[in-house]
Amino acid sequence: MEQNRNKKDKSKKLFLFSTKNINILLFILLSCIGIFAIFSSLYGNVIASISEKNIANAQSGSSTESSNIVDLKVSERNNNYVWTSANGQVNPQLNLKFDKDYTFQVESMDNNVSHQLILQDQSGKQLAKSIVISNGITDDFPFTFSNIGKYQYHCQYHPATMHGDLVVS
Ligand SMILES: [Cu+2]
Repeated sequence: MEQNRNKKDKSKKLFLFSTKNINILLFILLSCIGIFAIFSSLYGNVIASISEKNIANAQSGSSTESSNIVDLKVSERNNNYVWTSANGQVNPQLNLKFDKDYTFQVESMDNNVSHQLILQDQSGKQLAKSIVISNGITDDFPFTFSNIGKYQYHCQYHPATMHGDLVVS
């Protein structure tokens, strides 16, 4: 009985991998890839723009709805200074697109404590910076990432509590 079953299993396996079936499997696989390619070319842009809009909504202030504005505001949490997005996320990870022109907007608190946003790559090389801000002053500067990868932002004066990641894809 046991032997019979083994025999059956074996023949089943052989059937599955017969030339005819491999052709059918390949056909199904290629069809799936084709359908996926058509679908993603049709809806890829829509999906990308929706996710960018979400990112922009999460990080931009009420002053703008544009998806290429990166808004970081100085706030205080537990007696520490932090960067916050418009929706109150503390030191948010910023997910950005490469080769896209962004405007970084920084906003200070209404006191005379100085802050300065620094963008740097993973090796610590400085890529861009805002002016020094304090007393409610805001600053914006343009920046475009020409390569995908992981980057970092921090405050020149409070690097331990005011820092976050930038993921460029
Ligand atoms: Cu600071």
